[in-house]
Amino acid sequence: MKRILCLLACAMAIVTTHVFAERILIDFGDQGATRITTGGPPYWNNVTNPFYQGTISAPVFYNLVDTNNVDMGDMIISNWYAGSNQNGPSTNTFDYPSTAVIDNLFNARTSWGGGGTGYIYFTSLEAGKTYTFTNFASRTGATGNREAAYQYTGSSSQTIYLNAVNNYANRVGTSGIQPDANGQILLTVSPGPNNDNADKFTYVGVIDIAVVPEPVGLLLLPLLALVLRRGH
Ligand SMILES: [Ca+2]
Ligand SMILES: [Ca+2]
Repeated sequence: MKRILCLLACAMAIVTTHVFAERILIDFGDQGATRITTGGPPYWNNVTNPFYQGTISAPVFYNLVDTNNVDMGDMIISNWYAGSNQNGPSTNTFDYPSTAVIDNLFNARTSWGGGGTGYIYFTSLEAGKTYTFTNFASRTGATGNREAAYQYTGSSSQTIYLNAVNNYANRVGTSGIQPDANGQILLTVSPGPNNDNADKFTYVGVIDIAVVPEPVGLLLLPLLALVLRRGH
């Protein structure tokens, strides 16, 4: 009996955190492959290339919404040197539209005018929430390795790696990260250690964020403990 109650308690805690999770979908890429956002959900944030090759533009500001079009904070892109493409796949095995996976923002090193590292700031985030980031990017028709290192830094830091070359089915994700004291999580995109491309191309195609109001799940635990005690 106790074992059953324990399993039930764990299941309820897990289900609770997921039921209340919000989702932010961001499509990085070309103006020519932008999904029409009216008619959601799911609503997407479309980030089209505001940068010019070889030019360090001023930071660009975006308002972020979740899939229900609710304001979820802001995003600032800076230090992005290269451009965008439509060299991804036209289909995918996830629940993303083709207009999201077919295009990317890409960065590159000095021969393209930049230092190879781009910064994306997620700001005005809620301190009590936990953010889990999943990255997808694909550069079809290419050879070699164009691995990117995506480092997310809030109150803690995690780095995930993805080779975009001819990628159709791979995504990489972090575990939960809380914002820092300023309500911010910084994504640093740089070439991964396995990137053997001469220009050190890196890509950001889709970022899929799960936002979990962690205290909701935790608040249930005392109640579940009480249930367990009464089960003795
Ligand atoms: Ca797109
Ligand atoms: Ca995209």
